[in-house]
Amino acid sequence: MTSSIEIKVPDIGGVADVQIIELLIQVGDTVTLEQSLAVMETDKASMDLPASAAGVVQAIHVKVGDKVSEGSLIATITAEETSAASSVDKTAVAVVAAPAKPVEPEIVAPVATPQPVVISVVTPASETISVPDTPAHASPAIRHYARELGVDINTIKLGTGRKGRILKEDVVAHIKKIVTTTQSAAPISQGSGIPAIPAVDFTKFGAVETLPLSKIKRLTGQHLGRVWLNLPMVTYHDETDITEMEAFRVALNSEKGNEVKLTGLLFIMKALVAALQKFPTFNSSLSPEGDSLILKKFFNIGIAVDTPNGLVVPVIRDVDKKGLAQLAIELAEKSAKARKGELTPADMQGGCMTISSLGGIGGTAFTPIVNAPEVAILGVTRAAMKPVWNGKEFVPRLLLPLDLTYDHRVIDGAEGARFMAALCTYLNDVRRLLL
Ligand code: CAO
Repeated sequence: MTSSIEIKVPDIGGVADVQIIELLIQVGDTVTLEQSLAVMETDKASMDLPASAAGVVQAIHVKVGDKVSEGSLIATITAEETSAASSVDKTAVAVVAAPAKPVEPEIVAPVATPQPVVISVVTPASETISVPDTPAHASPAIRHYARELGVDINTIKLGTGRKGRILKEDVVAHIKKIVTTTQSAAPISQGSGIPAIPAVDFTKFGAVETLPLSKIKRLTGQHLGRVWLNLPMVTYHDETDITEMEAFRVALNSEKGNEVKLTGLLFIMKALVAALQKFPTFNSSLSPEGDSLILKKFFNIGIAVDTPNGLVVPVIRDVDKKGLAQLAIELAEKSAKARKGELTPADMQGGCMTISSLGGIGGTAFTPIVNAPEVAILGVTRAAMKPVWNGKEFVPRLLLPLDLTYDHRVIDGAEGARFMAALCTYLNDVRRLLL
């Protein structure tokens, strides 16, 4: 026979409005005797609600964040009755101060007078049921310890304590494992001491599907992670009037016999090189020791290309020595190769500065991440017609938004702003590229 049992908060020493900080059960879970059902926390202590009965959870009446007091209904479980238990009056079963086998509370210090925390039900002491994938079995002290270290205790499936209980050593071993795995997969900066983001079991919330990341995505992710941790970056935004440049581009594209389509990106590449020539610190890399600048006397521009497998950055070499048509051919070749996954390492090496253009997609601004060891990157988003005041009236002009992210160890704010101003001037009046 089965019986429905209401599990209520027992006498917790007169403390009211205790917050539920963790729910360790779900409807349908089979709970074993002494298994923690929830963790409650006051400003002084964390308290476990260990099950004093075994059974299947039928309903949960609280959620994380709820405040509960003595007598608050926590859950309803269906328990198998034995003859001994069947004789117990059902209403008495629901709230009984002293269970047959009281479960001692486990309190996280500091607390003045530990109050016994028991689940207010009496059911027969059941056999230990082996339940796959049950929530972590750990004391509040250990939960507290894990939380402080940023570890989701539920990611430690089994502890080395009695009945798989998670001990302090298990938490430490778990962290060691994460650190070792992370370091071998992505050797970011030694000893950065950054705690891992706790793993979440998303299946608790609904159906999921796991897709392995492409090799490019994994490598790009590691590179970006290293850059993010090593470079203090600043992004500076501006926009430039490209109305004349666009008219010139459209005219060039409509000329007869012009086989190659010219996009605005080619003009931006040329203007960027002119700005790099004017501001040599942008065409540099920091020495590995970080105490000197390596200035480059060549002008190779990396172009971020979106591919089905992720982001790649082929490098167009000697942009200063090539015309727009030649650059258009090379960019088309490299981006086609990129999208087919045929770029060689040599195609992606030797860049001085990278352009990440999202203009074909849209956007008004973003903060690109420097492609280190380069010291700056230029982001481009969609040009748009806007009313611009010319001193007498508003006139429609085509404005191109630009984003410049730079390594602040190498470039200071004023220099960044001057570089951007020069770049804007070149794009605003492309005749200046001839000077
Ligand atoms: N404003 C308005 N329109 C723009 C524009 C801008 N800033 N930039 C491009 N366009 C237009 C082009 O003129 C073209 O228009 P038409 O189809 O009418 O001729 C259209 O958008 C598509 O351009 P495109 O993307 O094919 O060509 P592109 O030379 O501008 O860019 C490439 C080439 C390889 C950079 C681009 O295809 C690409 O892959 N971009 C994504 C880069 C990326 O993912 N960066 C993110 C990195 S950070 O995670």
